[in-house]
Amino acid sequence: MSDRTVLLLSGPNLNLLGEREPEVYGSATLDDHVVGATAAAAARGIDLEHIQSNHEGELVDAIHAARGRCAGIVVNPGAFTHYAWAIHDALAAFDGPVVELHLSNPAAREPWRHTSVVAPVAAGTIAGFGAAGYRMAVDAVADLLDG
Ligand code: CA2
Repeated sequence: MSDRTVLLLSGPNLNLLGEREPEVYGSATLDDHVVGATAAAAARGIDLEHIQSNHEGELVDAIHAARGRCAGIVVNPGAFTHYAWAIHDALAAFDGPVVELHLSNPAAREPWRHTSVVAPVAAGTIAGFGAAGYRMAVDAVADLLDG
């Protein structure tokens, strides 16, 4: 297992960032966020791998593949945050720290976004800070790995 490899996971529709709803999610693309997160990770001596999928099972498979290989996970599960118990269970079977990340602040939005099934298996959640959240989430997982 690499003790300095972290998986950044992006859930459904995040591939559309920058194309629609800039008032909610900003104008940066997902690639822009990954570039920022990769730089923040490199500054902490971490190799960041990124996977985006619109399919719950593919995200579950990526979490399984990270077991024994990655030291930590940063995950923005998109709308799966609010109901995808298979992602909850997969993350519960991952040994390293998990940081939940959101561009917006779901707690300040519609009631159906107030529940996260990922939060109970995450070390913590960073939400509402837009692009800066990617750097914050990488720093959070690095702090956890560095003890
Ligand atoms: O704030 C976040 O990061 C979210 O995880 C984003 C999800 C949303 O369902 C969560 O409640 C909070 C949605 C991502 C969809 O992104 C789009 C981007 C452009 C156009 C349409 C959707």
